Amino acid sequence: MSYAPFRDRLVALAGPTAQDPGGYLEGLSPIHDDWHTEASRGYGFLLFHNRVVRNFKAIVGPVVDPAIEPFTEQQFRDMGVAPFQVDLAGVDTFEELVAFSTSIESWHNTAHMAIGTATGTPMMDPRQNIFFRAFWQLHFFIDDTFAVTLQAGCQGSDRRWCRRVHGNRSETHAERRQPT
Ligand SMILES: [Cu+2]
Repeated sequence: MSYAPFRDRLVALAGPTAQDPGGYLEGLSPIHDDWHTEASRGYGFLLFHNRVVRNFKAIVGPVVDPAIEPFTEQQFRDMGVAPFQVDLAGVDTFEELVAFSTSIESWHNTAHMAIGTATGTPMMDPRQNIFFRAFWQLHFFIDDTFAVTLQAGCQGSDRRWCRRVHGNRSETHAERRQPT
C-alpha cells in the first residue's frame, strides 16, 4: 500500500518538531503535496490524515488561540457544502471501510473547493492549505467521523480491517483504547 512511506515521513517529522509548531507545518507542506499526487490511496486517505491531524493537535493545537473546532453541519451548509451523509453504523467490515474512505475522500474534494471559494483561502493547494484554519476545521470533522468507524470496526463481528491497520503498524487512538 502506498501509505507506508508517507507514514514514515510523518513519524520522522513529528519527533524533531514536537516543540516547534512552525517547523511541523513547514515540514508537512511538501509531504502533504506529495501525498495528494499519489495515484492509488485507498483507505490510506483516512490513515494519512488521521496521523497528520493527531500530530497537529499535539504540536500546533496548544499554541492556536482560539482553539480550532471542526466545522458544524450548519457551517458546511453556509459555505455551500452538502453535509456528508453515510450511515456510519454500517461501516464495520474492511470492505466497508475502504468504501467509506473513498466516499468521504470524494466528498472532501468537493468540500475543499467550496470552502476555498467561501473563505478565500487556498484550499486547493496542498502546499499552502495546511497553514489555514479552514483546512483543519474540515479535517477535524473528517477525523472525528473516522474515529466513529474505527470504534464500529473494532467492535463489529468482522474485525479484519482493525487487524489490517495493525499490520501496517499504524496505530490510532481508537485502536489504542481497544487493542485487538
Ligand atoms: Cu483535505
